[in-house]
Order: sequence, then structure tokens, then C-alpha cells
Amino acid sequence: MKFAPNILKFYLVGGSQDVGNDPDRFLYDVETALAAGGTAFQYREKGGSRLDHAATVKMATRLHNLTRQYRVPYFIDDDEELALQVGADGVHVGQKDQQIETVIRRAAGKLMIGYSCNTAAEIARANQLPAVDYVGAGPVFPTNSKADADPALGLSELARLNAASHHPLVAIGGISAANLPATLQTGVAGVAVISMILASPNITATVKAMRAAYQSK
Ligand code: TZP
Ligand code: MG
Repeated sequence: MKFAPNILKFYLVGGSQDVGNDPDRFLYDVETALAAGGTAFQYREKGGSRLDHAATVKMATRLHNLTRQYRVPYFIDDDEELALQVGADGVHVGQKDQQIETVIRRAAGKLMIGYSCNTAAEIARANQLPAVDYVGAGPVFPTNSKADADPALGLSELARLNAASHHPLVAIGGISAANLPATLQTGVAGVAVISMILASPNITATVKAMRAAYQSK
């Protein structure tokens, strides 16, 4: 699958730890969000997860089937080997994960590559890496979904990072229905969310409200 910036519009991120370690609920919620119009999905099995490696591979395969069914690009966080093993479309690499150069060497041409860049220096470095397809910047607002998150950037710093980036930029961290319009005003290509969707009492309504926020932009 070839990268296009519009896949970043409503980028759903999550793992079973984000829904109380309930794998079946996780699959059901991801399917609901994809059916309602999510534009990309990233499987991020992280801190607090109770899945062992075999269960993670099984989950990654089931999610692959779901993303195929809904024709949504499928990324895996921080594990290009798992991404290649299950036939995912991309890998997302954090600053504290594997070296980006190593991932590029192993995955360029086979997987789309996303890279977390939360400072001007990190954006400048990513600008020198044409194999990177998009950058993710955050947390924009305070978040409870990432234990080791940096301090919140705020909207003006987000706008500065977006302007400096040669790659399309997706904003992440603490994005809610309330701050979505202001976040989009910064000019970012899209927003990536965990709790806005996975903690929503009505996922379908939440995704539809996100779509409406784009239309009124
Ligand atoms: N990276 C920066 S903030 C964050 C990640 C993975 C968590 C985003 O979760 P939420 O619930 O949308 O704030
Ligand atoms: Mg990571």
C-alpha cells in the first residue's frame, strides 16, 4: 500500500491495555471505529498489556483481517518484524524505540514508516529522512494513555512543528471532540487518538462527530 496524507485524518491507535485488557472488546471497538470511518489504524500493545507474544501475534493477525475488510491502512507500533510477519502496511517508530535508521534499512519499500517527533530538533532530523512517510507529534494536550509521555506541547508549538516538517504531520495526545476543531486549525494533516474512541460510550457517534469537524473546517 502506498502512503497518502489523507489516511492520517482519523488515525485510531490502541491495544488491549486501552480497554481494560479485554481482547474481544478491543476487536469489537476497533471494528466499530473502522466501520464508522476511521482512516488508519495502529496496533499498539504496550505498558499494562497482559498479552504474551503468541497472543499478540494472534491479535495482530485478527486486526490485519479487520483492516483489510474495511480497507484501512494497518500500522504496528515499534515492531517492524511483527509488521512484516503479519503483512501489515506500516510501522510506527518512537524516539525511545529502535533506531529509525535500522527500521528504514529493514522496512523501507516494504512498509510505510511513521516516526514520532516532538521537538524542532527531531523534526529537523526527520526532514533528512525521505524514507519516513509521516511524523506524529505530541502529546498536544495532557494524556493518561501514555505512561512516559513528554509534557504537553500546546497548539502554538504544534503549529510550529507542523510548519517546520517536510513530512505530513499527525497530532496525538489528549485530543477530544472539544479541542479537535482548534487542533485542525493548526494545519496538521490529521489527528491520532486512543481514548477519544476507545473510552467513548458511543464510538460510532464519536467518529461521525470527528468527520463533521473536518467538513466544517
Ligand atoms: N503518544 C503521544 S501521546 C499518546 C501517544 C501514544 C497517547 C494518546 O492517547 P490519547 O488517549 O488519545 O490521549
Ligand atoms: Mg513506540
